[in-house]
Formats: sequence, structure tokens, C-alpha cells
Amino acid sequence: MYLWIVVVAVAVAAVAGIGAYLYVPTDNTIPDGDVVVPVKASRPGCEEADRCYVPYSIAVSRGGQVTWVNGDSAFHSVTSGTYGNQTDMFDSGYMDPYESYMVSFDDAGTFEYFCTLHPWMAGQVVVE
Ligand SMILES: [Cu+2]
Repeated sequence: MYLWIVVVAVAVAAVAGIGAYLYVPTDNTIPDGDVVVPVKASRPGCEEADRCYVPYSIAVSRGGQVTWVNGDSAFHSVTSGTYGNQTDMFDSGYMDPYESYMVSFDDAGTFEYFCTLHPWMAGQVVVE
């Protein structure tokens, strides 16, 4: 079984009503994810086709979870808000290759997110 490591989940959950978890794989397998950071997302250009996070937009029901996986060989983050306007809803911190990050969403709405390392990387979660 995979071992989930809780990262600031309690603090984040208390503030925003969500849970967030960073998963560090114990071997070289890429874990399953709903949204994947594809190879070469660290280079500008992926935003031209909205493919810095795949899929760019993902829909979940209230109370649902989204899992991101870093499938690239560079560090990336999954951080709420937009570049220059970060919010405190969730932040994976630096994700190593093959690490995954899970956030549960309790409130409806459209939530933008981005990568703190690569300003062109953006995506969104639509909670219905
Ligand atoms: Cu990035």
C-alpha cells in the first residue's frame, strides 16, 4: 500500500475546509493521478495548448478529491491562485518527479492554480 504523508493538512483544513496530502513514492512507479504534469512542462510553450497540466480543467463534485502527479523530470508545484496572486487555499510545495499531491474540495466554484516555479503553468478545478 502507498503511504500518504500529511503536509500541513490540519492547518489548511482548519482554514479552508479542505484536506491536502503530498505523496512520496517509495519506488520508481508513477502513481495514478487525475491531473498529470507532463514532460517538458518546465519549458515555456505548453500554455499555448493549455497542456502544462493535463487536463487543464478538471471537474469534481463537492467533497471530491483531485490528485496531481508530477510526470516531469523537473520540480513543479500545484498552488492555488494565479501567478502574482497566490491564495492560501492549497500549495503542494516543490513536487519531485513522480510525487503526487491530493486536495479535497468542499466548496463549489472554479479554482485556478499555477506552478510557483514556472509562471506559464496554469490549470483549474471546477467544483460542481
Ligand atoms: Cu512547474
